[in-house]
Amino acid sequence: MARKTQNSKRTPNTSPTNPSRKIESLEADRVSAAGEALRTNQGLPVGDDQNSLRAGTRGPSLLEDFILREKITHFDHERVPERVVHARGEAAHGYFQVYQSMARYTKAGFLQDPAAKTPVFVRFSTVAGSRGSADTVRDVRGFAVKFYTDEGNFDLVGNNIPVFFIQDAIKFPDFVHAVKPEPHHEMPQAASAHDTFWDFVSLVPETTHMLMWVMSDRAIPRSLRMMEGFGVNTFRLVDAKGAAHFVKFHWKPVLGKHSLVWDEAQKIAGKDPDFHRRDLWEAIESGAYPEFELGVQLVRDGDEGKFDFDILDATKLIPEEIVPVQRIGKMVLNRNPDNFFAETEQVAFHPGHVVPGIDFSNDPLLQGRLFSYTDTQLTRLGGPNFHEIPINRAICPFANNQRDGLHRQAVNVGRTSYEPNSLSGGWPKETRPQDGGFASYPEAMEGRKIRTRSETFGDHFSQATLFWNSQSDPEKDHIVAAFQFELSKVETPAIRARMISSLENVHPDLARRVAPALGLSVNGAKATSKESAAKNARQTSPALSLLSGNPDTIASRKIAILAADGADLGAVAAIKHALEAAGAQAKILAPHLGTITTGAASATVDFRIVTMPSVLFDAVYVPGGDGSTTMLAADDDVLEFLRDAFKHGKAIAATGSGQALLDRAGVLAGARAGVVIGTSKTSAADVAREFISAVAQHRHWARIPRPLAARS
Ligand code: HDE
Repeated sequence: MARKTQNSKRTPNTSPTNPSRKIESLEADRVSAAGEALRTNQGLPVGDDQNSLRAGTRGPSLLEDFILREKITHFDHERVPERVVHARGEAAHGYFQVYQSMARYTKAGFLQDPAAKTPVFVRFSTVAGSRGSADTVRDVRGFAVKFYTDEGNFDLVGNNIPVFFIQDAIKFPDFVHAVKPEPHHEMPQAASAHDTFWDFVSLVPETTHMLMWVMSDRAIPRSLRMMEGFGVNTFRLVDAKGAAHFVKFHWKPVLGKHSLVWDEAQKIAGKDPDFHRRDLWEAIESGAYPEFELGVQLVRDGDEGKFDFDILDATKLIPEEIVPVQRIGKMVLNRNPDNFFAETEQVAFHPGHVVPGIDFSNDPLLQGRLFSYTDTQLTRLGGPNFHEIPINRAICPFANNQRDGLHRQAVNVGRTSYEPNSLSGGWPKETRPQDGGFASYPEAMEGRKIRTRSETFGDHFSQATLFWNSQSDPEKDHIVAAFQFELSKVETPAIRARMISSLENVHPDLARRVAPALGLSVNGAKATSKESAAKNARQTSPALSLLSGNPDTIASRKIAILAADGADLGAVAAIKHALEAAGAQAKILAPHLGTITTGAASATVDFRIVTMPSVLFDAVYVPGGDGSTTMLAADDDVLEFLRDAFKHGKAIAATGSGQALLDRAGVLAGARAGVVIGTSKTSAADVAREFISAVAQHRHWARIPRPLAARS
């Protein structure tokens, strides 16, 4: 095995922050086997890695075989426990850069200098499923960012939804037990559509606002690169003079926020369970680096009482129309991990990893989190030294008097591991706050020890109503359909009825529209009186709609070109060129791999149609060419491809005899929004322009018939 070239002595590093420093720090731990002899873990060159040591060629294996034993023993222990929540995840390296100094609000070093790039490692995740579960399940997505700053690691451990199910950490184990697979048979995997989840949430009204979000399309993102992120809990920013602002953190995806549709999400879970992981990986490999802007909503300390909700309540958001999100910097993810286990699996985030200038609020959910994240690593990563694992190591020098413990890597030198000491000159020494040492924000505190929730946490419905009011019609349809789907999977009638009653508190329309699918009805008078009781009965917050504020771009979108031998390869080349010039990926799909040919021309095939169905693409183009379209028309996979693309509202284009293929699939019988047909009179450039504009709209809801049960 290759020897590590690690510097065991870390020298204080005072150079300006730069992402290459994290790469360098990981570089030292990389182990390459290239050109190396196969050896045991003790360095012994192995002579035969094919056969165990036996008594005779057909005899029993010998206990003496230390090579066999070492290999199998290591293998037997290759797994660590998966995360108790957020087990399924994928990650990327990158950097963060602030747009301009935030010194007015915080002394955090990494938020001062627009020229400095702070290395980051980001892990996205689902919450409920196991490590091997599918990516596109209906669930919250974790969005955890580790900033390797000169003042230590700052972890912004957020989600893609700005609120949470519960208000107090003491309910977290209950909530997680309810949403996870049921304990007697461990079903269903990675799904909230089962009795224990709905039993719990129907009994705990504070979950209502979050339920609206997880039943919306936010819970089935198109890509991890196309979803927002939120710090959820309220934190504090503290400036050099000690003045504080409450802060809500946001991540805004540069590509806009886009989602899948539910039928598509379920099909992808079978066709490519790694859909999001692959999308992230391939985007980075292709140079289409995911970008997110960091946003903050700031509330001056002392102004927090001005809202009709409590900013310490994690089931509430601050509407962007009340406190705008200021975009303060950008994160670029530009490097895939080298090793999934070493980096993605072993990374340990913790909302308590802060730097001077960032502090906590008294949000009782956050306070519980501050305990949980280190605690859980003790079991998961096997002891208290997980901060020494390369991906978790701070890039600034660090020394303290902590010693020993399982898997300790550092060889701490010297006689003293206590403070104060005189034998080592008093080192390591504290840093005074004015010189950069961390000091907690000196919030004035007085109160009785008490197990009571503040009355200001008492309104569980107004923001759920605000969310509902702010959705576009298609989004409302999807929310209705999601409640119907999930509750139809609930076996206990009383739970279903309880949920409908709870939805009446959000909006009578919502309850009225969900109920019929469950064979239930809603008492109109009761519902309407509940509606007028909700504080935000008629208010809206446009920022809460997924369809608001998205850029007009098809960058990194994946577009299928369905072709076979005999296709109009001139048209294929033209559209491919136009799509790629607009930043999209155009892939040729054919019945076979290799090349398709038409006369003397040929084109390389990217995928076989049977392995890459429509749900794995954003749009589809069918070129003409009689030989090609005749062959494709006889292929059920092709017809299903086109029907799915239509059903899921994707842009579809055809030229020449490609139109006949669309007809054959039955997609021309429906509404034509987002369907581009090139005739003999339209130029290739016109088709491309129209098609690109249709793809940029992401989905064409107008052409999708609203499901009967979802109509208002
Ligand atoms: Fe977590 N959460 N959480 N959580 N959480 C964990 O820590 C916990 C909560 C979030 O990619 C665990 O290392 C408690 C809110 C993310 O490695 C654990 C409470 C938010 C990740 C834990 C919450 C999150 C975790 C499991 C309620 C959004 C994945 C493994 C008081 C702001 C991080 C681990 C990664 C992971 C505890 C609620 C985000 C058990 C007790 C709210 C993104 O420590």
